[in-house]
Amino acid sequence: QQLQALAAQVNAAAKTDWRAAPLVPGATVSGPNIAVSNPADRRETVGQWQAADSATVERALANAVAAQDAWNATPAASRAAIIEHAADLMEARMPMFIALCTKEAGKTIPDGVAEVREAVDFLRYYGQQARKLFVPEALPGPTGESNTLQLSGRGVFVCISPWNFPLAIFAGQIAAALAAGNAVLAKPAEQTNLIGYAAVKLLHEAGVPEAVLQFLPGDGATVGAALTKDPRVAGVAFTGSTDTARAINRSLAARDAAIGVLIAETGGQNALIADSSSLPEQVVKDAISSAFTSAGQRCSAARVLFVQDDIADKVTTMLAGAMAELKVGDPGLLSTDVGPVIDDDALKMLRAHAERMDREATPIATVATDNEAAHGSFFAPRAYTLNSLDQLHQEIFGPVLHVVRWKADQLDAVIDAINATGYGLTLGIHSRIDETVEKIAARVKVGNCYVNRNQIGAVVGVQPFGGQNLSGTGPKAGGPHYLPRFTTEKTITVNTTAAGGNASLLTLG
Ligand code: UN1
Repeated sequence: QQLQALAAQVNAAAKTDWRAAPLVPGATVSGPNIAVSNPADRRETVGQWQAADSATVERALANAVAAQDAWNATPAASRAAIIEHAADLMEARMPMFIALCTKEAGKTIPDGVAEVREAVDFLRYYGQQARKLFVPEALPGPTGESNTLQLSGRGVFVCISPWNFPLAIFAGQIAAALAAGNAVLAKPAEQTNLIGYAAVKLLHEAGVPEAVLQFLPGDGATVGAALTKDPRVAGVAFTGSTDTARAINRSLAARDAAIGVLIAETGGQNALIADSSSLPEQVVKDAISSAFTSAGQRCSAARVLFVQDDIADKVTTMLAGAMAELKVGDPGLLSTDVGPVIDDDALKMLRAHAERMDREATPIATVATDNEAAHGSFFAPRAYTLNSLDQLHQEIFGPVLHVVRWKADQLDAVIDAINATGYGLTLGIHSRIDETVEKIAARVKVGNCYVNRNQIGAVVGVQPFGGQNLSGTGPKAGGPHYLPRFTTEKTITVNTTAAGGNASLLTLG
């Protein structure tokens, strides 16, 4: 009932005609208005945005450099209070943000709730952490001197975020960078500018100075590449494809001046391993939720179900039965399980993959729907049995689950195959044998391992999220080591003997 009431508020908010444009003090924005269409019905325009041109990007960078020192000198507790105030405002405006997620990103209402929740959690988490992190720490040393370790912001940060978590990851990166004392240039994904704009406006309203947080919608070359190669940028927080992370890394490394820091969260080829001791009903329930929630557009999503052959027939039969119950359609309806995919490029990629799978693999099920022929970017969830993981050459970012069967003596080979993908984000394990769980968890190189449950929906502060190797640089978002990465350390050593004179007054703490 509560969800019904929320859905009514969301659908009322969804009638807004949204706008977005660069938020850069002193810049004149003159670009054309670009229409945003609803992924669930391309005939519907939900808003307009304007891109930042090179002059606007340059102006933003100059503003950020000028604003950096004062923001860094603002007490961490004051920065935290502003960010926590933004969390309160966002929570109070949940229906509007969910409506944006539904209309611009095609998210279902439950996904929209989770998205806003996660964004609010990130704001509060980094705010709270900043209150503790910037307290100067006295370090032990010889008598006659005092040693103090002090953290501060690194400098101007660029935050480049993905369309699949257009509010949570966008706000999370920005909150961490701001809390740490860095001025931020925020570049949203090109598919989700309206959401990014609303989030930045809200942070300004909460008290973040306009030159400290600037909004730069636009293309990767004009905004992203121009910024990451500029030595005035101290660091980049990026979530997106592994290839783009590589390009950013090269660009940061190639600069003549200061080496920039990269915090990247990238792709996955996430597996779920089920052995013959697992409960087939549970395996199917968790596989469906992990593979098809958010139309499979999570980097945490399960892509490959490795199921032991003793239970494989039962699992695939039940999987087909459960998939028949899924409803693909309008994300604004509470009855919808799977909304549209983000855009027609995603649709094209998924259709090409399905065509290849129809030829090279054994179809288990395709969810029946009329929507694939309708006016939105709809792609019905599908499942296939593969002969081996080698048939999957790349991450498939959408609602496709691949099933691979294994025999009792092949568990090590399964683990080796997963590690050989080079990705290491999430892993699901379904087994009721402790030794098996321990062995798999110890050997598979991933960031987030989930046992006998689904493998999506990492909660801020509870399951810090992020992977290894091709899946990212770490540290994990929503974990205790993330915020320190946005900071730089300074030690101050003071001679406290009489010879040190008044300098001893410098000792902190
Ligand atoms: C992503 O898909 O980019 O575990 C991150 C989850 C989210 C994080 C996913 N909290 O589903």
